[in-house]
Amino acid sequence: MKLYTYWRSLATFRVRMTLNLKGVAYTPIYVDLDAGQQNAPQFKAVNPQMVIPALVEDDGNVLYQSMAIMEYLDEVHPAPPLLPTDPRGRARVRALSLITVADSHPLIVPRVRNHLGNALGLDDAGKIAWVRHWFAAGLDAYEAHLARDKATGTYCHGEALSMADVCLVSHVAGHRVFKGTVDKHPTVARIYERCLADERIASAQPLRQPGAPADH
Ligand SMILES: N[C@@H](CCC(=O)N[C@@H](CS)C(=O)NCC(=O)O)C(=O)O
Repeated sequence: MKLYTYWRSLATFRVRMTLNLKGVAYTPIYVDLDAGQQNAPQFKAVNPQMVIPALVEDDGNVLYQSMAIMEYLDEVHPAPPLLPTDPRGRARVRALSLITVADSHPLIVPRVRNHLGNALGLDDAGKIAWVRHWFAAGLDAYEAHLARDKATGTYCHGEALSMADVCLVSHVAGHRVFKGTVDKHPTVARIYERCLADERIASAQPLRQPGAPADH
């Protein structure tokens, strides 16, 4: 498999973690988002939406959208499972995942930040404040749900790492890239640290990818 990836991409981080957890090898193909390579015709031919990740299977099938990719990998490589077996548990894990995938991350991606600057005149400080606001709102939502629900365990859902943890880890990592802390989110912080103790998660982190700044 070939994974179109970039060190800072949180959506791709989710897929890197999933591939590692499933033990699936892949060849990275780097798309420099800061240089706008996602908009180049070569990549547009792979994913017409011009966003990463894109995961290309050996027969040329192109998978896109991180949550669809995670669920696909979970179906094709069932061990270890990333979703519980019971319908309520599956709904909860998907709901926690969507706090990042649907409600937070889409607001902070480069094309949104560029639009805030180009069309609405927001300066860099304003854009950073925007990003921090939406990361914090997502963290508040995670903390409120996780802290009050007895289904929360060592991980977001009980004692097994799930897709919700993958999404939570990507959220916190992005928040940290923008110099945020999780001091006010103790349940999130505990689960994040637990996940990072797993080298399959840790090695997929943005700052451990080629191209990441050494001094971040
Ligand atoms: N909902 C998509 C988000 C994809 C996305 O926006 N990816 C970002 C990087 S994390 C990207 O490629 N952005 C390019 C741009 O905004 O121009 C997913 O989860 O895969």
